[in-house]
Amino acid sequence: MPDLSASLQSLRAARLYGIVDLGYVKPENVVTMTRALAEGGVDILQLRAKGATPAEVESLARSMLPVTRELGVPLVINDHPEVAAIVGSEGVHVGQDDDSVAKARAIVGPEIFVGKSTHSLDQAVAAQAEQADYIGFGPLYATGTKPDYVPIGLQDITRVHELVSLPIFCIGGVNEARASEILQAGARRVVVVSAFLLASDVRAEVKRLKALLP
Ligand code: 3NM
Repeated sequence: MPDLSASLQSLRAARLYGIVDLGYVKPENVVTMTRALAEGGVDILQLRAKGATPAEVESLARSMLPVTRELGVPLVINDHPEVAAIVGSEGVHVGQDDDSVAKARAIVGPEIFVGKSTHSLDQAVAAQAEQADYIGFGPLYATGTKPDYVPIGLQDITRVHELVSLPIFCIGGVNEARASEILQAGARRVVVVSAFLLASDVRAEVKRLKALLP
């Protein structure tokens, strides 16, 4: 059973959010990738398995949890609050087209935090009003991981931190080469997907990016 106050503390302290995305990782490599990301130093990890059935997501989440628990990294389930509730992950994440925060929270119960994707200042403010526990904000750059989304650039990052007091994770095309301009634009927390999952040495890539974050 996750403990919400401990998870929220981890969330506030978190700077680097990794995602095990089944678009890049074969199911049989999920546990190995989970360990590499967590040992490399991600502060939070999400399971994102677009198109998988709830039973498949549940099975993958159950295989990740012993590793994330051992390494003290909160696990977030994308899109499937009912799976988050069943496996007892620390968090669940919903998109703009998914369940509302309230509906997700009603499914997961009081001990699991709820994050929401936002793609504009208006959506970020609305997610705070909806009482999300954190938001994603992006995509900053065009990205093959979410190809249908128009990049929002870096110009609203400072403003979103003025308007929204939740932890804000900037996402979309984040990599080591772009880290300094993203941080200079006001980001404090970032999500990295393909730059980690496609790296030849995942642990080393995570460590390098983490070392750049304040
Ligand atoms: N959500 P990469 S961008 C999963 O803007 C996701 O909400 C986004 O992957 C959003 O690090 C994105 O490979 C993809 O660009 C991030």
